[in-house]
Amino acid sequence: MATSDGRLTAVYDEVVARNPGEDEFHQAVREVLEDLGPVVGRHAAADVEVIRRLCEPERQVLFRVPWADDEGRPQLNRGFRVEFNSALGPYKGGLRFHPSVYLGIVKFLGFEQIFKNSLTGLPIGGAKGGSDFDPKGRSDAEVMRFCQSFMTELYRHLGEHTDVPAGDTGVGQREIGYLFGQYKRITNRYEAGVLTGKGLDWGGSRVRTEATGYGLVFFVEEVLRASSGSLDGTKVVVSGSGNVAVHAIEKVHQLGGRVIACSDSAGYVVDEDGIDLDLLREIKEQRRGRMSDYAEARGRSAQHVGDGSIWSVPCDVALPCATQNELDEAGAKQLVENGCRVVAEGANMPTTPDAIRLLRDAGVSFAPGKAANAGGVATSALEMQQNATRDTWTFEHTEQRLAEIMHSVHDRCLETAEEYGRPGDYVAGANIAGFLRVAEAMLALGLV
Ligand code: NDP
Ligand code: 2IT
Repeated sequence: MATSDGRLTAVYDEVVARNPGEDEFHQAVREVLEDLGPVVGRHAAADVEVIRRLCEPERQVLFRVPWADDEGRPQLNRGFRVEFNSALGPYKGGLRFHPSVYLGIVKFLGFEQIFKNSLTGLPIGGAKGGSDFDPKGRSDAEVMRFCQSFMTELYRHLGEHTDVPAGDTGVGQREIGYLFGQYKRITNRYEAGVLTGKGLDWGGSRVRTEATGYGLVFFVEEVLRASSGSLDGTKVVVSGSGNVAVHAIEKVHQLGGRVIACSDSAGYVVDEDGIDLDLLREIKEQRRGRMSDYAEARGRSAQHVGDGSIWSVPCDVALPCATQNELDEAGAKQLVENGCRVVAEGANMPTTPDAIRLLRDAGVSFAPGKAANAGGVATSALEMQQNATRDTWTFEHTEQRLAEIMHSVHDRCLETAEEYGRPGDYVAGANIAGFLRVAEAMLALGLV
């Protein structure tokens, strides 16, 4: 591990030994600990015992999820909820439904969530959950039965003051609806604040659907502004074509940039005229179709590439918005060679450590997910505020609050990086600032 502080290396070694085979979790812990060297010994809250405790989840729930498919055949999945840290507020973080989900993925996401939520300045702890259930190709009725079975176990661990899940990969408003319905039925309570990402008629907040992608682009605007630039006229590449990607594309277009490529797990599309958002939405959100369907429907201006890397498409700004470790060293090298100036993570941990190093060394501004994609969970906290006061805010007001939060997350990263001798380093700034707020609270709350 790249730190001269042997005590941090010992904490990392212990994490690896106690959590064997959980590579993504090790990676996420390592990325944070490597930046804490300058803080240990300089700040009272940066106590090595606090750091050690921070790496151990407060509670981990693993459960069986049995359900019946449309043919009446029994199916079996595994459910997870890792309640990582509640020093700043109720556990908060999304649920992911994807066949790749196992404990190591849930722990990496939950660990990152602690620092992200801390950076927002809002009263939310860190958690993550999900299942290895694959919603692809499943009917609405199957998804509903799965969600009902999942919630039949999970409900006992949740509550508006205890643990508040939301969506993530594979979990959108449809799934949140089925989960909320089952929670309401079991508890006989209309406890709107127990889940976020709800529909507007049943306790949801305006802008929550758009928030992660919009917030990401607000963050990029701040990064460009710091070097007197703007998004106007820039060429942007966005990986993925789900919730985060679609709303990032929308905001880039609103601010005068042009997104010329996006992707799914089966390939990417280059569309030099700019991605047609209405068409993309119709295919992805209404038909649950593929990027190849988009290229076919779009005609001559769009080209679908089934094998190859989206990072080979020349651009000024790259926004990885699909999944973890999707931008590796080779991809980063291509981006640098093609003159890319900014990489900002919409997904969680999409850039490998080698790729981050390469980008930093080449002078590319790099914004880590725990800062750049914090707009989603921040707007979830705004949804909780509205639920608590039984109020609903306008789109304009909520978007304004989101923009202010992203602005302050950006400034907090830069100021902290400067203070600890790493000027311009958003990664160090995010890790240190996120860490200090939660560590101070942990110290104040005693050995619990
Ligand atoms: P969605 O399920 O809406 O979309 C995921 C997108 O990523 C799809 O286009 C999917 O393609 C693609 N994808 C998934 N896995 C892979 C893979 N292995 N290789 C290539 N493409 C892949 O999820 P979200 O947009 O909500 O989430 C995307 C990322 O953003 C995740 O890392 C998530 O943790 C993060 N995030 C989400 C937030 C939110 O509010 N939703 C908040 C902050 C971060 P395909 O359809 O082919 O699977
Ligand atoms: O990774 C994330 O920040 C999310 N999936 C959103 C979590 C939330 O509780 O809104």
